[in-house]
Amino acid sequence: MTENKLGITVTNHILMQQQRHGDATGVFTRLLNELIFAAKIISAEVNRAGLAGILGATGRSNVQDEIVRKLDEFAHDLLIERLCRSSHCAVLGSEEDADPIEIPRGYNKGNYVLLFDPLDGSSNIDANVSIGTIFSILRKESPGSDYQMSDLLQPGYKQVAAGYFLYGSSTMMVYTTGNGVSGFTLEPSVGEFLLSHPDITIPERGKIFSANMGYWDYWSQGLQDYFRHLRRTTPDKPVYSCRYIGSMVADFHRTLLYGGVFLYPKDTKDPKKPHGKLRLLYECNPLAMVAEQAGGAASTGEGQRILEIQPEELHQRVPIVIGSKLDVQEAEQFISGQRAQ
Ligand code: AHM
Ligand code: MG
Repeated sequence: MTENKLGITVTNHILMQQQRHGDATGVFTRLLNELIFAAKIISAEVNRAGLAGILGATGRSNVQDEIVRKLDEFAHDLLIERLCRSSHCAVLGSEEDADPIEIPRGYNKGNYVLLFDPLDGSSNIDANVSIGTIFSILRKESPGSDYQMSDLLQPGYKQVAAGYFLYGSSTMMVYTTGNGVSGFTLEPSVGEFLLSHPDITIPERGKIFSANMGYWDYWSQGLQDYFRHLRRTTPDKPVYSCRYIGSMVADFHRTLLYGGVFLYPKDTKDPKKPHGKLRLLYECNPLAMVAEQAGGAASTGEGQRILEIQPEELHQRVPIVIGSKLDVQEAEQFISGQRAQ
């Protein structure tokens, strides 16, 4: 008899994963459940976003006379409120906040460090394009109950779990605890994430690339050569298609399922951002862990594995090439100048 995987909720799945660790206390499971609950609320708000104007909720106040916040602020505040109250975290970090978020006095502290991008791709909200919440979970390493900056600035290979919630045509959760990647789809009628994508594996090579081609003139010769290569049929590969949503979480999700490569490389467009736009701790590390756990790769394009970068600051930006293993390798060869057109 084949196992009916459609009946497995994300909570069942997390508990099954935890049973593999004899020393598990259940705290990690409760932390993930807290995140999942927050994501369900964010998902409901995202779905209502288009109705806001009709229902009178986009002015300065809604029908209950509460101040209405932008969706990304809403997601940020909600995650902080729930995670601070959970008593499982030592400190939080959000892409929307310049500083570490301390657990307020009066709340219990825990041993996990949670970093998140509350609503990635939020500039797409008004166009009803997929957006998402990205998370990275680390263990607090310093002794004592107070956190140190070093607890937040840990290299990505130390993540104990990472993943994202994608608010798209349906709401999905994709996560890894270092033992493969699983995907769940929210069944709105029962409010549960059900296992829909067990053991996600990224194809070794794809035929889609994803990058903001508008920045062409600001890219290196090696990078331009790489894209010229992708735009031609060669004996070992077809011409690649270009897909760019502009929400990393959505572009990554497609890359994970279909294969190919997503790039946000260095460019010379903005001297204040010499390393590209994407944040190591909030976007690149968690998605790099998912990519590697699915059999893919993630690097800076210059020979460094994303997960091995020692972070120096909370909002550090890094160039990223992420996706199918052979595609990432090929991009690196062109970017480093080992191959040219
Ligand atoms: P955000 O976290 O403020 O939404 O910004 C990050 C987003 C990514 O999701 C996406 O890949 C990138 O910005 C798009 O940037 P660009 O418009 O430069 O292509
Ligand atoms: Mg983002």
